[in-house]
Amino acid sequence: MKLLASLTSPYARKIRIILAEKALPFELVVDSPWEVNTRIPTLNPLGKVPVLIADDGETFFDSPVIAGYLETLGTAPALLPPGALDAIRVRQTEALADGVTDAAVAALLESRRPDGERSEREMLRQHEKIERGLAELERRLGAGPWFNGDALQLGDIAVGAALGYLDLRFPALDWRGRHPGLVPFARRMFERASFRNTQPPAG
Ligand SMILES: N[C@@H](CCC(=O)N[C@@H](CS)C(=O)NCC(=O)O)C(=O)O
Repeated sequence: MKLLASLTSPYARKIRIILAEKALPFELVVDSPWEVNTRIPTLNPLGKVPVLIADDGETFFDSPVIAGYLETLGTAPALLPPGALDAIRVRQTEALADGVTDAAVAALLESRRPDGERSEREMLRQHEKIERGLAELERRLGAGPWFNGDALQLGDIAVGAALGYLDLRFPALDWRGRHPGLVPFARRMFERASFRNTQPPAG
């Protein structure tokens, strides 16, 4: 398997964490869709990472789809429960976490627009999504060690990747102060080898 990814992409990191948790061998091909010579649009018409090329050459994109494909390989630990509705619930956690990431990416891109083109209103709108998303994640986690079920699942990994991305791009956001209920969870996730070994480079 080959994974095409940039080292800072939180969606790609989610997939790299899954691959590490399952100890699945793969080749990491670093490719940024923002570079002029990128191969990504030839593999994913949407021009986004991550892209996974399976051993038989089939290509998958969009991180929830890649995560679903990796589950079909049947390698332990299973990160989705067997029941269809339970699996949807884990997917809901993933979607909420990915939505926080989407808003953070949008806010970052807006903040990087040239003076005069940047919209403070749009940045605020995205930050409100982040805030509401984190509040809902905190509410859903409650006192539990995991978001769904009694072991690590895909939703937990997505939340960890989202929080890691906030630390990377918005270190002044103080999500820990605003959502202390997520702190012990994040600490435990960030201590896992799969998270430590996929830390994005600073900058
Ligand atoms: N929903 C997609 C989002 C992927 C995404 O937006 N990736 C960013 C990198 S963090 C990207 O490739 N952006 C390039 C672009 O938007 O042109 C997923 O979960 O894989």
